[in-house]
Amino acid sequence: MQMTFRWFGEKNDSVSLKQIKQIPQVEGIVWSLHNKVAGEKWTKDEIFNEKKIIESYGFNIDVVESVNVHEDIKLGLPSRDKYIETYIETMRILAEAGVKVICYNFMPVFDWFRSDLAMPLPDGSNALAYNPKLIDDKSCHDIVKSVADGSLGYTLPGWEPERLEKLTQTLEAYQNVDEEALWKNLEYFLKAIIPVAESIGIKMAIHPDDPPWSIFGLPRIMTCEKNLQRLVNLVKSPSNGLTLCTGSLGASPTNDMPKIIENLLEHIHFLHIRNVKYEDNGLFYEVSHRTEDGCINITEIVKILYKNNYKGYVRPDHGRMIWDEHARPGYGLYDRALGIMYIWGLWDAYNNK
Ligand code: DNO
Repeated sequence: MQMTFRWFGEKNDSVSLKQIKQIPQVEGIVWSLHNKVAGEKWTKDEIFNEKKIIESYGFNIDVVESVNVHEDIKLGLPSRDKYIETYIETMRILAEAGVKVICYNFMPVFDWFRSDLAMPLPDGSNALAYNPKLIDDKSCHDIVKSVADGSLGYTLPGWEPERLEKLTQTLEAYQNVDEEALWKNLEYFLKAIIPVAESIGIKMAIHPDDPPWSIFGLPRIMTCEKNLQRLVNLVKSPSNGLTLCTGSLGASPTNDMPKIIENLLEHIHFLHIRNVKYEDNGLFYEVSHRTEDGCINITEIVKILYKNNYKGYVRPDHGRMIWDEHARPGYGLYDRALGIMYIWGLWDAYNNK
């Protein structure tokens, strides 16, 4: 496996490349142009500038997370062709810069969603959490507004505050898009981009929905093994693959993560490893990467990677906020660095048997 670390760029991240360099055996930085809104073209200058910064620390830029998909593509509107064209232009420049994997998602309106960005844990740390009661009681307008008005200090992922103004309109547009319609729109997108991806050596890797169920009545389809299998069958190509996120899918007790990973491994180009703890009432929160601390068998997952000599990209995912760190929720330095050492610890133990 090739270990990577997500970084939000010099302007948007409290963690530095210098610090990341000191975590053992990290080869690549998972990056993006975070100032770009979905549908906007990434220019050659911007891409090569970021490449220069990252490579100057000896990291590769093989994985981009993400190039976001414009809402019109997910809605299947006539304007989608224009946005698909732009998407392809960006893919081409990324390939030219040496990028190998592009992570993206197909979640309507929202990316990952939580009710709490800093739920206190008994040990004094805090973590992202999802409490269905809090979410059901509020409208998504209220939640988005509290993020957008700056009281939390961060925007929702993939969310530009300006979109709040159009939220009602966007939600209305989805009234005509059920799960099957969303599948059709995804298929249309993939049929346009995958042949290009294949010809330029890019692997597309769709991220599962987080949480893996419908929120605010919006359709969500990247939710379970059956649907991930359906995705890879939509367009059969080594360039049509998955970002497997253990914590996103794993928030649902019905998803058996080691089994899903074992069954789909050949399609997994990029793996996000993290642990979550869920309760009977649908509440879940994020914990350390250690198997015993959560509901996901990380030990077994790394064993599967080791046994199959997995060559894809791996990154630790959301960590708790520990040791009084102030950072982007889920993306501090310390707990993710501990996560990497846990993953390497398991790998090395299997390696030495
Ligand atoms: C959460 C992330 C997601 C992911 C996007 C990919 O921390 O894994 O926000 O980057 O869904 O498009």
